Amino acid sequence: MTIDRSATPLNLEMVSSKLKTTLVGKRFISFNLVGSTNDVAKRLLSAQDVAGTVIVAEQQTRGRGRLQRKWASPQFKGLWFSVILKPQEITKQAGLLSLLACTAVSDAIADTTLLEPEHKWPNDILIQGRKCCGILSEAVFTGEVLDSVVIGIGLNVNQAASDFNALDSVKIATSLRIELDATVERESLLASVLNRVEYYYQQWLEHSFEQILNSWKNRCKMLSRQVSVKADGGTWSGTLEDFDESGSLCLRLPSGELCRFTTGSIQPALTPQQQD
Ligand code: BT5
Repeated sequence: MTIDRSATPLNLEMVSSKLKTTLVGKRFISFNLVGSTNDVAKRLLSAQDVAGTVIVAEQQTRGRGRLQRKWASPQFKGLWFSVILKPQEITKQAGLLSLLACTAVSDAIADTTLLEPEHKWPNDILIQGRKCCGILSEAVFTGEVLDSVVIGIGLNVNQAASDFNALDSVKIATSLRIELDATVERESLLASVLNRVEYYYQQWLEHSFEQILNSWKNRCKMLSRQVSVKADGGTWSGTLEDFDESGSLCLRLPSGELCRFTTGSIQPALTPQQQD
């Protein structure tokens, strides 16, 4: 008998049994149906001892991306979850947590499936050029002091191609199942992501972000390529030279000037033939 994993609820006991963490995943709050796991996480922030809590949902009705874009989160098909962290040192830049989470998710995908994920700045994971994961990190400040960060992760696991039909991004989205032509057990995958989030988080707090940034860059195929960057209502074209220690994109313009972008979106630049 084969198991239809695309219709099976997540077994959180199994996830917990696979965790090697002391912080991340010490508590799970799970929902069958919820608006957005990030919204639930933000409502919990003032409670005692919430760092490390993971909010997970089988389905979201108001899953969010950046700039209030929608994130499709159909029942049982993916991993839709948020991790609460309370970085003690306010000098640590919260934006880097998106890159940290990207690295953790990609490692987990590569280990669990042998697929080769690719990073697209600032918060996407692609496989064969199509988006299989998006990350929404939200920092919460008390005055000027960073109080908490909610890392929301949406990972497409067991959708069939037809599940993306209603999506505006049907041509640019994929799932692990589509890429592998086989369903994937979500429990091992979630545990693997959470183990790595904690590993990289500790590495960052105790050492530096350098190694994590290098791992992130290793999976960024657009590095050194001609790209166009959309940010602040404008579009710039040039060579994607680097990502600096705060995760900003460094674009070398044809004039020789180096521009840094803290947020935005990038696309490979069109070749002259494509522009015609
Ligand atoms: C993101 O935003 O990629 C961040 C998505 C974060 C979702 C997680 S799920 C758990 C937690 N709770 C939440 O409410 N959110 C987080 P952005 O870069 O803005 O990309 C959004 C765009 O991706 C949309 O405008 C669509 O074009 C596309 N999209 C929507 N759903 C998708 C999906 N399931 N797979 C691939 N692309 C999708």
